[in-house]
Amino acid sequence: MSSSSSSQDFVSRPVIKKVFAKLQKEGDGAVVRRGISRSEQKLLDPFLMLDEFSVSPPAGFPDHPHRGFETVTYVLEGGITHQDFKGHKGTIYAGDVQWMTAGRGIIHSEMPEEEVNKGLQLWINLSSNEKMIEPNYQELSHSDIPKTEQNGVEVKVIAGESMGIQSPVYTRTPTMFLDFTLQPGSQIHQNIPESWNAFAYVLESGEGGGVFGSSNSSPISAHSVVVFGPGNDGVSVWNKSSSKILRFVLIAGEPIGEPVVQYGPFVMNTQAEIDMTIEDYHYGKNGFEMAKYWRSQ
Ligand code: FJE
Ligand code: FE
Repeated sequence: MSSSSSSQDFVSRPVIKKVFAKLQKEGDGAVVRRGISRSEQKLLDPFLMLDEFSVSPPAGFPDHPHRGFETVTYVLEGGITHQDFKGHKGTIYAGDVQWMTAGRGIIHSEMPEEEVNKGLQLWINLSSNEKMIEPNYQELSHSDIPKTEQNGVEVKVIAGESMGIQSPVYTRTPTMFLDFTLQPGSQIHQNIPESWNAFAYVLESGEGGGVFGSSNSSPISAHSVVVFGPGNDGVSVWNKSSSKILRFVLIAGEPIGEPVVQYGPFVMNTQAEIDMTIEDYHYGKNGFEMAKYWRSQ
């Protein structure tokens, strides 16, 4: 049990919205399921985007910029190679995480390594006083990600803490990112700080398996986002399938409460800051100095 309370007196947050993530094209020939987009940004502050990607060469995400937020890439199958305009380069494989703070500016490419490459990319907003910080990377190999198992529930703690174990990731915007696998018939009660926004994204579910918020609610199928409403305790989830596992990520974060103006891969507080960002990118200023010279290999 992940909660400090017993399951009897644990009151789950309710499910207030379900979104089936439809396929769409992104990057160069890549296909993503966009689970969180602009329409969920208000409900799910500080989260800006969640894509479940599936990409095969020669498709990928060639040279593109970011400013004003963080990208978290969690590989589920295959590998993704990342190169940026400051000479940073690396490949992350299944189970590995790259937690990138774009801050004032990154230009990078994200390209697949194998035949089949799948994973999640989450965009987390930064508060106004952190949007222009120096870019930073936290790279975690699967072996750096703490994992535990109890009563048919396995959790990998990518950010925050659960079931008594804690992630080494530093979150500038306080964030919880948990990867749960529930055996048939098992359940979890996960505490979440009261003021935080929370959602789940279902990766795998048997028919009738994934039940969220209340044990008699209708099951949620794979590739769906489940948005939770407010509550004191956290969330309850049941795997009611008799034979198949339930795998989902549970993501929660402290809302920033500032205006969000997004122009593609730039996320600032005002339109004037977006105009300045486009100018900085175009002329190679204020963090985009290398834009004029750099191309990925
Ligand atoms: C992007 C062009 C892009 N979802 N999921 C424009 F290429 C991208 C982009 C991605 C992305 C990358 C990975 Cl590895 C996984 C993704 C979009 O890089 F976000 C915009 N706006
Ligand atoms: Fe990117």
